[in-house]
Amino acid sequence: SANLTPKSNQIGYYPESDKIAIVPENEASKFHLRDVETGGVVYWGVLGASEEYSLSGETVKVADFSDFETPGSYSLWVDGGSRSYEFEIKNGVYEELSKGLTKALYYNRASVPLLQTYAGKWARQAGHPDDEVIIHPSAASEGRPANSTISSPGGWYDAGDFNKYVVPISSSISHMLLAYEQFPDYFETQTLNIPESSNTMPDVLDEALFALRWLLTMQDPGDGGVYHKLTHAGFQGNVMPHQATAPRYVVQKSTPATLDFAAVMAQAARVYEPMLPEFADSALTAAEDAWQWAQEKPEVAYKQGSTDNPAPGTINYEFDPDISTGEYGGSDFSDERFWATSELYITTGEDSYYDAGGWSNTGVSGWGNVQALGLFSLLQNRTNLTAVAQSDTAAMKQALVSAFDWYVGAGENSPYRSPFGIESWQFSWGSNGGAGNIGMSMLMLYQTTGNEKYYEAAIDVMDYLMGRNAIAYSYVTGFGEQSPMHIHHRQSEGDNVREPVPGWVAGGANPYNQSQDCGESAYNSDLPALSYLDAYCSYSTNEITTYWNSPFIYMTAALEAMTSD
Ligand code: G3I
Ligand code: 9MR
Repeated sequence: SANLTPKSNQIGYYPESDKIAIVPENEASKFHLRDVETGGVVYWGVLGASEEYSLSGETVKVADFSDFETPGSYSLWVDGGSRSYEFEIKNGVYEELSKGLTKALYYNRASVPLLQTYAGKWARQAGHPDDEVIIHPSAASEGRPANSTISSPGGWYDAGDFNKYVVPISSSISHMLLAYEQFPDYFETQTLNIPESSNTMPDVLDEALFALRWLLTMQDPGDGGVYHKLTHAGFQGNVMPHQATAPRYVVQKSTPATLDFAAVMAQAARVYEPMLPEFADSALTAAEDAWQWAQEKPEVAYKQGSTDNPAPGTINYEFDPDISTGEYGGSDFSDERFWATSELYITTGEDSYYDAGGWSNTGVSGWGNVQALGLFSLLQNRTNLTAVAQSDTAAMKQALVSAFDWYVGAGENSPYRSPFGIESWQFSWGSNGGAGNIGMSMLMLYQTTGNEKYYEAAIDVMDYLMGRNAIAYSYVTGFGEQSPMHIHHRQSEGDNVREPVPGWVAGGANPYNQSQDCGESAYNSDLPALSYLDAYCSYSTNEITTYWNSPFIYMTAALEAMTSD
């Protein structure tokens, strides 16, 4: 059922941004803020009118204290004694969160031990050396026959599982590189306490580089194609990484993996060029080779099936062993193609890449829809483009405006006053990642139009994530008074530490998979906004992934960098 606590952002608010909390099921007409230390009342306000929110079955009222700007620690009270979780009003409100969201990726590093100096109580042994990865029969090539082995160490585990997938990690890395491209100064001083912190490169680039170096090994040097994933044949049990010792495979090369790889490698080439010119050169060559492969093979999907249950469209499924881990499939690769051509074009300045791309309507991005990532990069680099794309920048901006103005307008009129959580279709697997991807677009629009409504819409997305939601959870482990304790993350479950690894964004409310994971009766509700369960079994609402963190890495850095002290 819905949580009756007044729902505030549990981290806090910037002094000069909008400040909204949502008060459910209450007869009161007024609210007040109390200073946590003194207990004194510092602000009185009038609640808005009752509004029905069908996605949680609640009747809610808005508490708006935007005009209260005094820094401090507070909680919000309504008559009858119920209070919100504590929050702060201050500049730098997302500074620690921003670090935590990136540091989380460090804890998912494969093939290296996490030392106590960096990992504290979450120190652990190295898992998955990945120095003898088997070429799955689906991946065999002339130079690399089936069952021969390659070395492919490092990178991040995708999520709560131990597998490493090219498609989603490309987006994760890209979000971080975009944040750095836009706000390099912000990252000059951000330090994460990772093994590379003492070098001269910003930590966010060190962390991304750990994944990029792995990603380079996923390319077949024989032809430039990129393996779709590196994986155990099936999901492993609830053990620590070093205990999951089943064989590892790289599987079939695919068009989406190869195009996403080309895109992020081309982006990396320009971002790392000043610091690591040799790496930048290899990244660009790798991107160009990948693009060539995809030109020749534009429609190779990865369709996972098994001998007993072949994937639709596969004939004679005969590969051994069957692979049953994350699919990251799809069949329309025009968005991956556009992203790859955009990044190659920006980095090389060659018009032929731009001409090979082309975008249509843009939606909310995610692992399976990367079109907006191409637009983000083109707009970010708009002053350096050649004439052919320069003349399209107004249309690029307009594509984002037409896709995202609906979220702004409908969000302002929705009971929770947020561009996320307006309609039931926004709630599916990884819904919080969807919220973050909306927020990224809002901040790109704010930067390219200067219209503050986009900035405030991004703040509303952050508020949703950090507790202004029907279940009153801060969805980030270790941040906020009520946050997930039992994420579907094998290390966090298997490590004998009470607290989960910090800084992870849980998947979020999703009504569609209850019967498959914990069972419907384990959930409190099947209403979309309430379909979340803080239990290990709930992989469809409480798993974590690198690509649900990364939009918020982008957002928190952008907000911190743009919100003046
Ligand atoms: O977009 C549709 C929506 O229009 C529809 O209303 C809704 C209800 O059917 O479904 C939505 O699609 C869902 C999609 O996620 C949304 O992104 C699919 O049903 C759902 O099956 C799909 O789930 C994916 C899940 O793997 C299962 O394949 C998630 O996107 C994806 O993030 C997740 O990824 C897993 C990896 O496979 C393995 N590693 C962990 C990772 C996170 O759980
Ligand atoms: O742990 C797996 C998780 O990472 C995936 O996102 C999820 C969906 O593909 O599957 C989980 O593994 C479950 C498997 O699908 C079915 N048996 C139970 C596994 C969870 O412990």
